[in-house]
Amino acid sequence: LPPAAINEIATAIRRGSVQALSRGLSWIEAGGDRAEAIVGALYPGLRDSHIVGITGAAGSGKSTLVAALAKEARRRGLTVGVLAVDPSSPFTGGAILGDRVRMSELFDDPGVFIRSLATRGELGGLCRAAAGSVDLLRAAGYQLVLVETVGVGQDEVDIARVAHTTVVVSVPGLGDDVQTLKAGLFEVADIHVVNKADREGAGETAAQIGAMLALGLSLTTACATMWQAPVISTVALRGEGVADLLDSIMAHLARMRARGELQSRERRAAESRVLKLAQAMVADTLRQPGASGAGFDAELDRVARRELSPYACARGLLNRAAPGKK
Ligand SMILES: Nc1nc2c(ncn2[C@@H]2O[C@H](COP(=O)(O)OP(=O)(O)OP(=O)(O)O)[C@@H](O)[C@H]2O)c(=O)[nH]1
Ligand SMILES: [Mg+2]
Repeated sequence: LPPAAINEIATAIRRGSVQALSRGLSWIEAGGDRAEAIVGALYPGLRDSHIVGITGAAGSGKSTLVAALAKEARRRGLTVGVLAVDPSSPFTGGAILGDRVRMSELFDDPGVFIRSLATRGELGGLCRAAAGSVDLLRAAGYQLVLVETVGVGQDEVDIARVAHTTVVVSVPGLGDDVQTLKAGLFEVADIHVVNKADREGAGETAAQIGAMLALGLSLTTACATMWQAPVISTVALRGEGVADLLDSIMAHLARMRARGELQSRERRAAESRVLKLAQAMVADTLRQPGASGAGFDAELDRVARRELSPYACARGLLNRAAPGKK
């Protein structure tokens, strides 16, 4: 695609064209040159959207909560972009935000944009696509961007890093959830939610999370001004506790702004994103035939035959690699 066409789409996205935004997001999903070009064109003009990650075990009610949060945010006059990151099912797979009936109100609202995101399983592709999609929603000017991810694995923790505020959703009756929390999500939670609080054991679950938080605090040199992750009970299905949750989300943003932490989060997100992209680019460059003298395959054969150490091979490939595209 010629640069003029990229610029045209970029301009339309900035002006709020939903059609252009959808097209750009498809490019991001597919990856490759167009994804790189559209992010490149839009990046300097990104708005100061508040990026909120909603993560937690499958079926914990994340989508229902996202829908309820979006409605509450609209009531407060904020425009909302929603990104449902789904590693398994494609757009039509029913993954999008629970049942459509509950969501229909949002689908009809021009102040809300909803998109489900899946990728073709390339390594780190989901993170790349999630970050790029968030860029596009920011360029389009949505004030609140909600990113739903299933909280399993490093990919999800990395996606959570894109967010300014991360909400971790648990449900009564721990078990699996505790495992999820132990698997690294607990540390990334700025706000804990115990959803399905209409079910038995919600109070206990909230207390357990509170105890884990207290333990964490006692192990660090907690200072009075430190953000302490609140534990909020919700019944997403009925919208209960959702206003409290949005209050906490806003309070977290205000706190980070006041303490200059927004910049440090963006800086941290930039680091992990750039390193991931660089890794992928290096791997691509090394695999290019001719880029490294004898060629990637021949070099690997030598390693397999134990004529060359893996270290020497990697260094040799890197040293001889073409500089790649500018
Ligand atoms: N009882 C009860 N059920 C709820 C509540 N919130 C959501 N649910 C139900 O829980 C089920 C899963 O809700 P989703 O919002 O799709 O959950 P999810 O976490 O997005 O699920 P995945 O995206 O598949 O991981 C649905 O049947 C919801 O109706 C709640 O507060 N109470
Ligand atoms: Mg969901």
